[in-house]
Parts: sequence; C-alpha cells; structure tokens
Amino acid sequence: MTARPTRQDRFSFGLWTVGWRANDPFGDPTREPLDAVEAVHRLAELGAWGVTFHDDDLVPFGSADTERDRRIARFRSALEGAGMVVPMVTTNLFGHPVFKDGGLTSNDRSVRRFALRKVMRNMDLAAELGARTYVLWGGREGSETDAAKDVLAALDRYAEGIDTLAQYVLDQGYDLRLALEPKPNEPRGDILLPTIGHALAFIARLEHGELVGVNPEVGHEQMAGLNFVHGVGQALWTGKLFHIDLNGQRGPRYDQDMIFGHGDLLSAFFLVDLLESGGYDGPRHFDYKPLRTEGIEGVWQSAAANMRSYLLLRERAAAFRADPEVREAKRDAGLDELSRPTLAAGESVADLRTDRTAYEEFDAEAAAARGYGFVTLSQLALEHLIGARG
Ligand SMILES: [Mn+2]
Repeated sequence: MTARPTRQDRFSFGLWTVGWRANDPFGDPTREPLDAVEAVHRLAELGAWGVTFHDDDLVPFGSADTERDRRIARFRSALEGAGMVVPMVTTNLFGHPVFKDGGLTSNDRSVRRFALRKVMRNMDLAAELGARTYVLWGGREGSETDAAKDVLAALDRYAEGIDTLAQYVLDQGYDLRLALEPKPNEPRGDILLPTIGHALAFIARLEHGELVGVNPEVGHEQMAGLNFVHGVGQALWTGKLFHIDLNGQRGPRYDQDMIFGHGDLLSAFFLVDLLESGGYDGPRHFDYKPLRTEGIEGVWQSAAANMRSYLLLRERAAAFRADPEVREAKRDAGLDELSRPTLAAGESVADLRTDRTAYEEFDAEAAAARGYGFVTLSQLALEHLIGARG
C-alpha cells in the first residue's frame, strides 16, 4: 500500500481551505469557524509539512495591534509544537469592500497605496515566519465592463505595484520571492493576467522580474479551457514555477476548487509526472474547498484525500516511466528525437540552407506516411493510471 504522507513530501495547505465555512453566493455557512491552532495540529497529524495563510485568515481585518500580536503568538507556538513550517504567505486584497475595484489596480489611488502597505505589513510577518514565497492573487484586479478599466494604465499600475513590493523585499533583505497567481474570472467578470502565459509575459516587462514568478492553480487554467500541464511546462521552461496550487476542476465553469484528482484525472496524472520529473522542488500546495455538504470530519478526510491522490499518482507516474514497454513506445513516438536539437552542433543557418537532404532531396511524402504511435502511448498511460499494469 502507498506510504502515508511525510514531511519530505512537502505537502502544504492554506488555512482558508480546511477553514472554509462553506458559504457560497447562494447559501450561508454550513460549518463552524475553525481555529488556526486546531488546523495546524490536525494537518500535521495527517502528514502535512506546511500551512499558508492570507493576513486576514490569521488576524481579522481591522484588528487592534494587541489582538494581532496575540493571534500571531498563538499561531507560532502551534507551528513549533506541531513541527510545521510556513512556506508561503499571501495577502487578502479582495474581501473587504474597499477592494471592490481591486487593490494594486483600483481606479482609486488611495486604495492602491493602502493595498501596498497592507501587503508590506504582511511581508514582514512572512519573513519573520521563514516563508520563501509571497503569493499575489489579484482576484479583484479587473472589471465587469471594458468601459470601466483602462487596461494599459491598469497594467502600468500593476507593474508599478509588483516592482514596488519587490523593491521592499530587496530593501529589507528578505529571502522572499513573489509569485503571481493567474485566474481568468471570478470574482471579477474579467481578471487582469488571466492565464499563466499572460503572467509570464507581464513578468518579463518588470524592473525586478528576477524576483517574480508564478503560482499556477489547476482549476484556474482549466476554467479557461486551457491545458494546465502545458502551462506549468512553460512556467518550468522559463524558470518561473515558484509555487503551485493543486486542486480539481471539471472544465470551463465556476471555480470548483475540488480535491486534487477529483476533476480531470488524466491531466492530474500528467501534471504529477511533470512535477516529479521536471525539476520542480517547491511545495505541493493544496488550494481547494472541502465540499459544502461535509461536516468537520469530511474536512479532514478531504485534506487527507488531496495528499493521497498526489502520492498515488506519483506512484502510477513512476511505474509508467519505468515500464520498458512505455520506453519503447516513447522511442517509437519520437520523444527521444524531440530532445535532439534540430540543427547539428556548430551547424550554421548557411549550412542548413545548403543541406540538400533537408529540402531538395527530402521526401515529404515518405515522412508524411509515418505513424507516430501516440495512441499506444496514451493507452499505456491510461492503463498505468488506473492500475491495470504493474
Ligand atoms: Mn481556485
């Protein structure tokens, strides 16, 4: 049987996940508030390694400083007692009505300045707790009508905001990197930096882009009908996969935040295969919502289910890679050949232009007649995934 999760697996959970009271736009909460201290202990017992939080998850918006200090001290002693770390921290720039038109890109300049200060204040706490990643999800950075937002100006303000925060990290000497979390819509009708690709292109324009990467979420790309594995692949390719939010989603619809693996299972399989083989060594962070139908026991079962899904998929992906039949099918499919540069070592453009075998003598009809065998490979993957093979 699969090993239970251990600290080495680096599984982490947001306090807002297990702590979600299951209020939705149509209904009231179905669960009681969950104490952060209880969450830390229960997650540690289940084998998690870390917890993450928005500033307002730990200390309600507007709390007095003494209350803030008291809550942070309680949380810290719970972390120490449970042997849990805080790998990532983030800011709530979406809940309070002041952020109804966004934080870093609100049309109201005073709101933008307040948002920057709110993030900086929580960055101090993040650094104090040893977090290495600071996530920025701009859920309210967007609009419902194109009449309301000057996108060029909003992107200028977004870049200014992120660069200002990066400058703060540098000034303070914090060992923190920023990770932008793309999402196409919800809660805004349209959100700026809607996909991994938009975020990567934005980061390339920043003054302090070297400090900024992405925190892609499974469901957020799948809401846009995109291939999450390809998006994560491109983030890895650019060296920008700083963090990841794992969960489940069934195609383009509202943000479901289901348990990892409970949405597009094939995609989850290939995602785990990519993370495990593609050089990602960051946290495996779950950003999900326990179903509204569940009581507190269902909450803990769902937390365990996320980690178990990941471990099972990791096993299946390893078996897939190790299978000699798969290796042969990959060779037949040309995957080895894809890793070989198209030009030979030292070959110039002029050399390519004079290589008659590349064009004048190339038999396009013969090359077109080739079958790639992708069906065989795809079926082998499916059979490993469902446990029909070793
Ligand atoms: Mn989500």
